[in-house]
Amino acid sequence: MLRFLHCADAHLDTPYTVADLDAADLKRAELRAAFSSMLLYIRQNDIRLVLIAGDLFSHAFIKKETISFLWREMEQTPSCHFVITPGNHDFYTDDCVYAQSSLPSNVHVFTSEKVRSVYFEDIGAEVWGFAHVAPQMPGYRPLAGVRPVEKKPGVFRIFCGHADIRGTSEDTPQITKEQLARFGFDYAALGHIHNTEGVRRVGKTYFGYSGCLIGRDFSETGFKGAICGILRTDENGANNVSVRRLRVARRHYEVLTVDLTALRLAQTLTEADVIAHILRTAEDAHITLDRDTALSLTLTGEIPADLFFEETQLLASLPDIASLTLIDRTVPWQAEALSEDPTLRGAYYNELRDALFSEDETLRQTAAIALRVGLQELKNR
Ligand SMILES: [Mn+2]
Repeated sequence: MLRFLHCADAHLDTPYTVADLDAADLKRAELRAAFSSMLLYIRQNDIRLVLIAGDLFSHAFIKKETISFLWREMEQTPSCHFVITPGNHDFYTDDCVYAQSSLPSNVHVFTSEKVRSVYFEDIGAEVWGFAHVAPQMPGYRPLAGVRPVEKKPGVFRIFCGHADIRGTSEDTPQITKEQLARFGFDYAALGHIHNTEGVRRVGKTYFGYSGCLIGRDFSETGFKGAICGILRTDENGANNVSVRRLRVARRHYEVLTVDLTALRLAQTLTEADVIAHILRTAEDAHITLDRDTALSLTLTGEIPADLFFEETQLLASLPDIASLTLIDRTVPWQAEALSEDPTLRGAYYNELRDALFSEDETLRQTAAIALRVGLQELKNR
């Protein structure tokens, strides 16, 4: 039995493009903390093999202290082998961080773009992998034309690599499910795709992307982390794998779009109705709203012209979440009646009317917001 952990795309020291430098520092600290949590889990759960399938960091941004932190964490976990297959952001060259570091003895970095294997006798596992040697390797197929050697009984055969199996990322080395099955891998640990679809199976091979360690922005939603697995050999000598997800960070990003049109039948639409509808939609979409959620909320649909949402106000009305980014794409409905309104409201509406029905979506949305803010103002007088 072998307990292993598979992770990828940690992207330590990501240069966050947030205007607030303290916020960027905080997010970088969160990344590092996630890595530390993972290592703590590894030490406490008898994990003997860690597969790091690339993009552990980016050469362009990694800090010296983060590099020493990495090797120190691994060195302090001596019962475990760490295997690293460099990706497009931490690609291997003669003067890269990996080549320049004195690696702890339990760390193995793949250095060639050719598929090679390393055998760990103490855990009965052979790990096959390759390295990115450039940020882009278009058309490269690391497993094509490589003849699999015969499998040794009682040895787990594992693949680790930063590669594209979906045929959607042209500059990334391509592998196929059929190649993995042909090689007889028991498990294939893949990296590069940040939003994982979980572990799947082809023939006797289990394969999957672990996804990134922690979400960094709204393009990386949901709970992120690593994959924990157990490899076993049954009484017939066949190997099998069981896996589960491991979450190592609190923060998670969520994106939710809520169409409010359905609410228009309500006689008087209040903010409470809108909040209830948002919560219902989140639940239907299986999105967790808790105090660690950074939520991007897009409101769409037609709503009364004088109903107006403000980010801070909405955040206060929602259950306790970490932050809210509101994108208001709603448009006023039944506003046309305002054109006949003899008061200032009508005059204001007619002023905005062309923009409200413009072909230009941005202009239309801006006008909708202007109408709503204006009507709100006039109501308060
Ligand atoms: Mn990548």
